[in-house]
Amino acid sequence: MDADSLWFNGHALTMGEAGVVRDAAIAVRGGRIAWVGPRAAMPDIRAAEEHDLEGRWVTPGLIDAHTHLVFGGNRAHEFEMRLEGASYEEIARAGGGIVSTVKATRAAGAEELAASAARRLERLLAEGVTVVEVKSGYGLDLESERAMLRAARALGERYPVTVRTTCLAAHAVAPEYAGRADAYVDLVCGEILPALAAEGLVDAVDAFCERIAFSPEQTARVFDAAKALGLPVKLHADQLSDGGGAALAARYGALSADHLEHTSEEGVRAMAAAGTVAMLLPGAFYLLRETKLPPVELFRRHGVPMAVATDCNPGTSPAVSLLLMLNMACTLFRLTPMEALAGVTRNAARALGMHATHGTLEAGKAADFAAWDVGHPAELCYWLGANPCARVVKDGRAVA
Ligand code: DI6
Ligand code: FE
Repeated sequence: MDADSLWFNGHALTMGEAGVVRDAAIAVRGGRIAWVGPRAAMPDIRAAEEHDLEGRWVTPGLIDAHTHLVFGGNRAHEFEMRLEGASYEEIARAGGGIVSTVKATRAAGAEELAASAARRLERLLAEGVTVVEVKSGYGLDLESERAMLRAARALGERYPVTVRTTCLAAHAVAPEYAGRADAYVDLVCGEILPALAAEGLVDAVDAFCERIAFSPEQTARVFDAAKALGLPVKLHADQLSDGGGAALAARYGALSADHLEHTSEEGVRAMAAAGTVAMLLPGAFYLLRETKLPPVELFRRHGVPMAVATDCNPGTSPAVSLLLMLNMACTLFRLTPMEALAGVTRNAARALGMHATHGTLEAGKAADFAAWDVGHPAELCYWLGANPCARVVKDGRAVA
């Protein structure tokens, strides 16, 4: 077989059925994995280039499947207020929170938005991230939501990363609609979503279902609008209270339900039946100093796939390290290192509806992988503040 490149002398953590392949070889052709397996069993492959992995571990490229990477300003002052005793909900009700970032995002020019998001993205890419989901939701009017999604898509043109965009216009009630949440939901369903979908800027639709944001009824209206446009949905669910968000997401066949600290067993069962991924966000749990843990044991028992992401956002998770989230998923949520690693590869791909093409090292999938200077894969979850990423391959091309 002819190949564009051959990567050899590494140990592959495939995250697929092959599990761990020691002394592996990976052949790449046309941006995809043409063959992967033990080097000793490799068929006759003539590759244009050969790369020695020098005994490193190789994983699928990491996938950060829940971020709000594009935003203006930051909220360090609210972090200080919380340390002095104010709660996230109190700050939001007093006009801070998401709405304060909306003001900063609208005020930022396109260039400034792109530049600050690019700096954050570069930190993720340095850690072997090859796919990132980016949400809107700090614009809250058509023009500003469009600017956010365009900024996100532009990152994918400029950097070696696949960007998936999610419209989160139902993140908070726009300041112009204060006290008129239903009228704002009308705007989202009747104008913002259809226009942005028609422009091809939307891969999925998300909403924030919470006491301080949208009710289950309002969320259902947003989901109905998404379904009418043929777009898949996901949901910020049960983060601060049990509002039945997980079950609601499952009812709409959501790709993922995210946060889930307060989700009940009934919600978990509904997710299992619908195949909805549980997206765990330990950065937000940590920064808000939450104590209620997501029901990890129930996800295991009912076979709900768990993903892990940064939730990179200025309010509750100013996280630009997916490796740190792996550590927190293990330490705070008690995931095993292998569960956490599945959470940023195979299950993260599922949470984006990309599992047919991404998330494992298997023939036919995208040739996205990272090589790591570690003696064992658990080290990827173990070090705090270290970055053992040595090489990154994106769509078959060596990019780091
Ligand atoms: N993700 C979100 O979208 C909200 N919380 C979370 O974890 C709010 C983000 C923000 O405060 O800006
Ligand atoms: Fe979020």
